[in-house]
Amino acid sequence: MNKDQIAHFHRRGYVVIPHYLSPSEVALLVEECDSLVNHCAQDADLVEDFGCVMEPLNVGLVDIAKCDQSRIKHDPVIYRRYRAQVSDDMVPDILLDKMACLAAAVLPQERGIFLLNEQYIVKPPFQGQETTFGWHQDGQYLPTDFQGEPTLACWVALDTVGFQNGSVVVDPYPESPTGANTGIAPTLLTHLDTYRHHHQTAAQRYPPAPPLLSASGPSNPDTGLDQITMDPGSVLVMSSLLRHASPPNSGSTLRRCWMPQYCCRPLLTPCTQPLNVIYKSPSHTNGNTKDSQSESPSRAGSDGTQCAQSYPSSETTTLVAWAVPALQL
Ligand SMILES: O=C(O)CCC(=O)C(=O)O
Repeated sequence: MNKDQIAHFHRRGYVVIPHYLSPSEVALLVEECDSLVNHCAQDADLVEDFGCVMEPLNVGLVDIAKCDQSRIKHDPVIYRRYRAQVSDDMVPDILLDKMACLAAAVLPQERGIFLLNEQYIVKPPFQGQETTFGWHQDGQYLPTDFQGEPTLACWVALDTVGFQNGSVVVDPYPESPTGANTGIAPTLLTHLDTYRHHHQTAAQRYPPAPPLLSASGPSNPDTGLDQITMDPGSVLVMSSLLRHASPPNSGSTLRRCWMPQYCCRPLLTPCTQPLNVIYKSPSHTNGNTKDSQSESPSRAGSDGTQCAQSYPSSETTTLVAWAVPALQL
């Protein structure tokens, strides 16, 4: 990412990186995506049952040994091993090396870059409103304790995408009336607190969300919305506070994308319903984590409600790692 692209990300909350992945990398991902679609379509409906979202390690293609089910969330070697079984052993390199470099270019750098989750989002053709994604900020799907946590979504086009086939429409951070978000030096934003303050202040300027997107386009063309058009291999990089949505796919072919998400430290959360009884405290009752995850489990993190054994921080708390280390900076 160059200086201008980094500055655009911080000012407007997103940036498009054209042709970031090579045609051969895109071909690997398309092949993998199609195999997931075929697998899931065997006995389920992609739109109704999956909400168009598939997580490669969560759709039953790979059998993860019980002893690895928690370790996979924070051990990159184990993650790579299982991830390679989904289709091709180059994919973990794209995910944990090449894509993670985009995150390293803009997220504050504390301890490295961590993978939060990854999803294929596929909209079948000729769809009505059911393949619309309403206005949202990705951060709202994190557990309450982490909603201010900087995370990054890298939305990779696997097809040529535009409004007609259901590409993303972004609502850029409103410009500050005093020009406060134009002149900020990106080097300052490498610190967690400064980054958080800057992005939160920018997102607080949003007026109420525009109406839901329909196939006919935004109701008011002067809204300043950016209807993203991209070629395969291009990446839309979005802050967790960027408001965005997507219209239905009214085209005649699949609209496929792949979206890994990253964060800049491992996110550990008290586990409300650990499957593993070893570390479960009898006195540990409830929190709000489950609630925020169960509203939309596939968006919240790969398997927020399936808290397997992790490592205990104390006698009374079970922790679950939310992220696997990608790049060490
Ligand atoms: O892929 C899409 O159409 C929208 C995806 C999206 O907004 C999201 O996953 O946050």
